[in-house]
Amino acid sequence: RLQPTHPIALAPVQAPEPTVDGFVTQFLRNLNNGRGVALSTSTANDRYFALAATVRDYLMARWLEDVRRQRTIQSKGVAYLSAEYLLGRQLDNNLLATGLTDIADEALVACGLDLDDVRAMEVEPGLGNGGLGRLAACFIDSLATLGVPSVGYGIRYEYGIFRQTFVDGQQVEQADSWLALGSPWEFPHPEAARTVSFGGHTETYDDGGVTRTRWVPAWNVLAVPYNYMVPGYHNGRVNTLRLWSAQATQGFDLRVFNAGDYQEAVRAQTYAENISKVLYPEDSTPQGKELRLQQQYFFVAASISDFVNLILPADFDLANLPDRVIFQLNDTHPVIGVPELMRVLVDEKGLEWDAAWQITQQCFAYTCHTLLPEALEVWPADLLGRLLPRHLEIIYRINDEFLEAVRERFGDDSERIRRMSIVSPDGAIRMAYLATVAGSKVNGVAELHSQLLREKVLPDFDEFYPGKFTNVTNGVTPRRFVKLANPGLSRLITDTIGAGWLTDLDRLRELEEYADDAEFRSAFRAVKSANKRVLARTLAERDGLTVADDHLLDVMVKRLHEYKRQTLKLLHIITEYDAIVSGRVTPDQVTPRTFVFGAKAAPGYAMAKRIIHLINAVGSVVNDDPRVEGRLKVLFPPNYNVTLAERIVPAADLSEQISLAGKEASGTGNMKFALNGALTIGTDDGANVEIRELVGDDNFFLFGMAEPEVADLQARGYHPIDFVRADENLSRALELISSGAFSGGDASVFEPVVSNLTHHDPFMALADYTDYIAAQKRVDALYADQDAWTRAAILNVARCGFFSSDRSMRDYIDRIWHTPPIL
Ligand code: OX2
Repeated sequence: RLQPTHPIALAPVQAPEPTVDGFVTQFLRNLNNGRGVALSTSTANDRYFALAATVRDYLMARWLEDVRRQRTIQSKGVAYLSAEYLLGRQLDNNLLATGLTDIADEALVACGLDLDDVRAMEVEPGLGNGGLGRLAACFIDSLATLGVPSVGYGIRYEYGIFRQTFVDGQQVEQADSWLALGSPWEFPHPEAARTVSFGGHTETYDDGGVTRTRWVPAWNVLAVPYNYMVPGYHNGRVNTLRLWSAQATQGFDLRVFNAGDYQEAVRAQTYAENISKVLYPEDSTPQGKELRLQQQYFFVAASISDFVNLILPADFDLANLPDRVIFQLNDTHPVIGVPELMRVLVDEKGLEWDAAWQITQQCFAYTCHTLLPEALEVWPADLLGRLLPRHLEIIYRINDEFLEAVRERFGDDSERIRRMSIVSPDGAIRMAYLATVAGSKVNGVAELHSQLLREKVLPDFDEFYPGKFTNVTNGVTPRRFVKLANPGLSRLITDTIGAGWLTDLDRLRELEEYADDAEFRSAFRAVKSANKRVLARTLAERDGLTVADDHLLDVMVKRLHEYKRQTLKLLHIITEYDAIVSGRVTPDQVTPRTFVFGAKAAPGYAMAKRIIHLINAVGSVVNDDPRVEGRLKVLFPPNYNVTLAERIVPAADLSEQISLAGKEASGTGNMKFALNGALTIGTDDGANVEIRELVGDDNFFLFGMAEPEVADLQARGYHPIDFVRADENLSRALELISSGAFSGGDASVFEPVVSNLTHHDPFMALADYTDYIAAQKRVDALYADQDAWTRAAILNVARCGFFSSDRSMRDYIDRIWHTPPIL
């Protein structure tokens, strides 16, 4: 083999000079050579691409070096398997990570350009639905910042989460063609494609006297990896996110094409490409669709093959696999990876079953993100067997051996066996059980959630596997959600306690002593007001909405789901409105409030869509009623996404976290708001519990039933109508909806929402209404005392350092992964 001799070829890759001159030179080079245009003829998109390429050039040397080191050092790393990554925009984040923001700013000005105009060109990759996907994005940011070797594996959906529009107040979904103008952050590697198989049958054969099984698949697709840089913050580290795109193994059939059947000629191609075509727009609900199972197996099989066959050295002894990798299962979506690794080890690599099972059990860990029993994925055995016949056999054998072990321990307790079987009585495969049996650890995402998971969802497993269950409370990256989203607050913090807090968020504690400092308070308030003005500008430009600057900004942004109880928020708004228009209070007696909603409903979730319609309907009536004198405003900008969150969160005064206790596994929006100095009004649910414990009861508006009370009421029998009768304000608010006050007099439009609430109310919004309204009165009272409010807001910031995703990652490393950083 030829050896390089040229000194440049021998030297490490060089980054451009980190100066304005260096940046300008590289930017123009990228514009000219990368885009084939001159500055004077370039479009905004050209400039965005050239700028992105320039930032990439600064990261490249570090990335190549990190990839090289991770391969040579061969220490244990994390392979994070997630069907979703809700990344948000990349440009600012990558500028921040490299410390190039100011240089880029100046460089663009020197080129006669404005960074903001260029920034605006970026379309965020919406490759996730909500909390679960955003959590994955925060985690890979923190892993890079901690210097832990890791790869994020996922799917490069051609269309991400749908773009939401409103037509007459109703949600209309549009395709999210985020790739239409290309994506400057990705590196396709078709030469490293993996073949992923489906269908067919299994057969046994004689392998030198040993009977073995092999899978004879019916069809294949290619999984083409696209690599993305994941830079750590100011530490010179760059990890990799590898997203798979599906392609046909053979392009198209030229013979058929020449014979004139054009559709048939591309049939295989279309079929294959459908696998990574679009993200399932569901959140917390399983989608039992064949294509979804194809997506799951597609990315997991490609990822395992990538790690085992390409990343590991050719002579690697697979018995040592647990020393090299932990595959973290982000919910049940990647759990088909368990039988896949077994298949690879046994059928492809020739290991004995028992040895392979030993390895597999150490190589996986499972995070559960829900408690809703209906949200735990199950796959009908016939579907699984048709698509992945060998995997179904492997699952059956895992189950047989597992149930044998249960019998050994508990005797022939058929009730228990039935409860614990991975295969349900109606023959479906319970993926959460499979993950629990196979995983070295199982974790929930907040203390309460982990406790309920152990006690209510998987109690038999907790008993059978002492020590397997653990908790890791979620977190959010302070780089994106404090530093980038809230530059004013970040500056104030640094001016007050010095630098360094962004990677050591517990240091925010040092702000506590300033909560009573008048000067600091007023600076803190000034930041909040400035953030509200930024939001006002954003909403004016984006949606033509106006935000009053002297209002309490009361925000509820999250997926639309009945368990999250947007209807409860709406009932509060209607009650405030009713009080004014019925003359019981004058407008100047209510706290001026702007209510901001952001929420997408799954396209097939009819009730959620009706609730969206109702929010918009209430908004237009309240906003236009002169009797309100502008004291109440309801804003519902469409298409809530990460980019908009970065504007809304820092501007908020009040954060609505009002799910029925026991239903929200954690929530992560709650953390973002508290860290940005909003006060929470919330139930004792998910991570709200930990937020309240940390910030203190005086700085949190708690209301509603706790989980045991919910269980109790459920057991006694819940009759929502009793609560309507007991609270006149509630019955009036419901009556107002029923009367057609928000639907031009047509009582039928929202009848399904009202009748669902009064007759079923599965998430007990009406039971918590009275206490919610009382808590809102406490909000009004505290807000009337701006000094007291600001003090509480400061203490929220000071005491929420715990919710950095850096801390979450350290917890995963200590309790589950045992993957030390490499220095
Ligand atoms: C979400 C949970 O609903 C939310 O409570 C949690 O904060 C988030 O995951 C991150 O852990 N799909 N999305 C979720 O769970 C599932 C299932």
